[in-house]
Amino acid sequence: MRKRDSLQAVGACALLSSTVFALWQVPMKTYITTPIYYVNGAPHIGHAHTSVMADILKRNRIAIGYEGKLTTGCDEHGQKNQEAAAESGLSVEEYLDGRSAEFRNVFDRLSVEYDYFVRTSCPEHKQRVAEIEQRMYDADLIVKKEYSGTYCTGCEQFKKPSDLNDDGRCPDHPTLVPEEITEENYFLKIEPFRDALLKHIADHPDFVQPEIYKTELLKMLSEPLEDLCISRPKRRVSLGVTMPFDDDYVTYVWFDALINYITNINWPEDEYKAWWAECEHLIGKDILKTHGVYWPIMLMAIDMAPPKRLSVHGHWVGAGGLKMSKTMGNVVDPIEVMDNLGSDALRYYLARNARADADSQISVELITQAYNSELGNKLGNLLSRAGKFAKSRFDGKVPERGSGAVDDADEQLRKQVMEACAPFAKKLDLAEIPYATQGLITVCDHMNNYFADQAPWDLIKNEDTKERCAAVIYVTLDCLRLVFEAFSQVLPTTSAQALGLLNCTVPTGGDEAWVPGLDKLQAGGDLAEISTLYPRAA
Ligand code: ME8
Repeated sequence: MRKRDSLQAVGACALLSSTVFALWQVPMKTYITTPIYYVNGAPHIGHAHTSVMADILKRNRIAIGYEGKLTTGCDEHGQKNQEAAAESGLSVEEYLDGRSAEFRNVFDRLSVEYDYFVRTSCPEHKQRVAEIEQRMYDADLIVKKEYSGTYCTGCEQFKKPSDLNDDGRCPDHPTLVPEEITEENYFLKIEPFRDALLKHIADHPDFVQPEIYKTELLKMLSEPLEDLCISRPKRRVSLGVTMPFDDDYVTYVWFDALINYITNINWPEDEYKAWWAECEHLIGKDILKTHGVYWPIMLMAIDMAPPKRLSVHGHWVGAGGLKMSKTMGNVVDPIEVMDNLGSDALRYYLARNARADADSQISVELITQAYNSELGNKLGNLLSRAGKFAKSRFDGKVPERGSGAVDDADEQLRKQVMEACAPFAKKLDLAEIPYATQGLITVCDHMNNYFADQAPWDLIKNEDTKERCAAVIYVTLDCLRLVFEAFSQVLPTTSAQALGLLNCTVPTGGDEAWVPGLDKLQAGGDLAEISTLYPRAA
């Protein structure tokens, strides 16, 4: 290589390494949102679900080095909230304060680490909603006209005849009689954006996940879109954001609620841009149309890009596939489950059993069964047995693994544990959560089999197998350490307790990205008093 070429190469390398260094210095961002929930009733298992899944994704991404933001909260406007407040006998403010505190309490108890708890009644949000409406109005995208339609208060949406059951009721709210409404309202023209949205979906194959919901969305976009009604006359609904160009109207609740996703990150100030570029909405399948059709079009109407990803999940139904309802007596109350079994029991069941592309069954009995037989028998019990063995036979310390004491059984188990933890060391997708969680519990079976096969209680009896006994205990405890490190994304409370017993800490992530590794348990380290992580429940 000539001198000049070699200098150029050195320069290129320096530039490359400084770019890599710069990239390395700026952590990747992840902005995860949940729907904001209606406050016309108490928080239920479905609300708990989406917020817990969002928390698992946030913990996962922070563990592997991302900078993360998670928002959840309450949708406090609209007709059904207004009706619930009136029925409560409280003032609207008292009602909203009380209900949103209930939601916040459930998410706090579930260890959902949200960065921002949304309440659409907050003045900053309302001001931004009005600002966006004004922009659309000034751009001639909003028209006023009379409209007659069938309205479902449950969905807070006008319905086409084809959206309703044969009996004229909404499939998602069969107990409500839809209202026939004729009134003058403001409408957003959305058809002019349909082609651009279709192109966006074609250009971004990951926009909607999993695939079945993309198919559903494309079907929704296969026909011309009717103008979207974005107002309600105040004489019918007063709980909402007053329209900036007409005092007699409030903004349609969905139009107002969707905008939370950008007001939370301080739109239109510059700082919002980097977060918005990485925005992933977690939603149930019931709200695909509002998030997959209306929301991207609203954004395009103000020259903004659609969110990066819509991650959609199926619904929880009662045991036997029955819809949960008070009359059926099969409603699962998140507070009651947490009171009896702890928050990780609920998080575990949700993470392990939810399917993204299908409905899944839940009941107090199913949660209790999974808690006892999986968390208790497979995970907690092994920690207790191996930990207590080390406490009594190795002076309360983690034994030395000893030289030359590694055999094929150890290596096979260690490999299986590394493989089971691997999904948690990369960016997890919503749909992968149940499989990754199941992988960890399956590897607990392997750990239990290893422990039983190696029989440390026999090995300890003999002087010449004592070293092998120490190795078996070390391998078991070290594998448990690693499994709890991975599980800390799903079971933050009990994983922290378990790692504390082993004298280890939960991976912090951020600057120190978590990399699963073996032999990180300190031999000779003190073990804390081994308490029962998952006491048996009746
Ligand atoms: O739709 N299984 O609020 P919402 C799983 N305010 N998840 C469920 C569920 C179930 N059985 N039931 C509800 C609204 N969910 C609007 C949202 S966002 C800008 C406005 C979860 O109280 C799931 O995430 O009806 C679903 O999409 C959401 O709660 C609906 O909550």
